[in-house]
Amino acid sequence: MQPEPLHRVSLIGAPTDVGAGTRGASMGPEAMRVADLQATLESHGVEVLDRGNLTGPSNPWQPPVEGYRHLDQVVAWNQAVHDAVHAELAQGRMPILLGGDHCLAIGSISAVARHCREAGKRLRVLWLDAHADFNTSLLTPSGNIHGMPVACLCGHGPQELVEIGGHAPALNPKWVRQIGIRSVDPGEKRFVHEMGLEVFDMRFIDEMGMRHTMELALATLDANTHLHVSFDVDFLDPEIAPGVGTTIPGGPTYREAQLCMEMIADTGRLASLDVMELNPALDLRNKTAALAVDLIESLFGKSTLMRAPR
Ligand SMILES: [Mn+2]
Repeated sequence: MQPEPLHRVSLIGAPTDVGAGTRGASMGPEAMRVADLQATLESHGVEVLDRGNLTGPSNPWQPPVEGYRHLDQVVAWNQAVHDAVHAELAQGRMPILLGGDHCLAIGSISAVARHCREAGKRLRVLWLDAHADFNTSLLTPSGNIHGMPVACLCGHGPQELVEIGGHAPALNPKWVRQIGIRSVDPGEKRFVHEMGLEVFDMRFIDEMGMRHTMELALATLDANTHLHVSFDVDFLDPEIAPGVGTTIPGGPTYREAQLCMEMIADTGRLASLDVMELNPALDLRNKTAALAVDLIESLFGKSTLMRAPR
């Protein structure tokens, strides 16, 4: 008899860069497949269905209109992501969203939040990123919506995005922990403080170490908590992960990133995941995609060190 799989995962590709300031993240889902994500997860006893790619409007590459670039296209893609992610959760499966730029976290996390409301679960969101993604049209210089998803999810943004999922705001800022942050615009910084977002920035990680950071970020999870990880690949130091549109030096090293993922795996609470902003046009022989797959393996319990199986 086959053993029961530990996780039932569905891969959902969202090949678009409508929210970004650099083109190329639209090729992210295929690069993750080329880096063997499915077979790698299966080798750890995970059941994997690849649902293929969502479709949506192409990138019109226009300047901002009233503070937003490509708002209509961003709404269409996020609605598609929301529906797809929610459908997987409703079937008891674990969605892995393959981005695509980080604006798509609006669709993904609003679906997770809706599922948690329906299922009576507590929600904890870990936001692994170089950026706080807490801009608004008044604060952002660029109008690129991939800098705004956390603000939108917390109720600050255009109505069409804030209300995806039928409940505004989708998120209470208290449910979010941001890790690895090292690039925040001045106005955005004030707003992050005002909203009481819990941020473990690189200074905190430098001073306290990744282990203590993750102990705090993962504190107070219980058996009824749905843990969502939104992993922007630019979280990682660009020395090891050059294939992203907005590289910021001074990110977590390979070992720090592994420890971060391993400690998430140890909680046993991971229930949904976004892997965002991978940009194959800027990568070197797909090495950033291969690294992302390696880190996802650790999220699913591969331990670099010898540990007795639990
Ligand atoms: Mn981001």
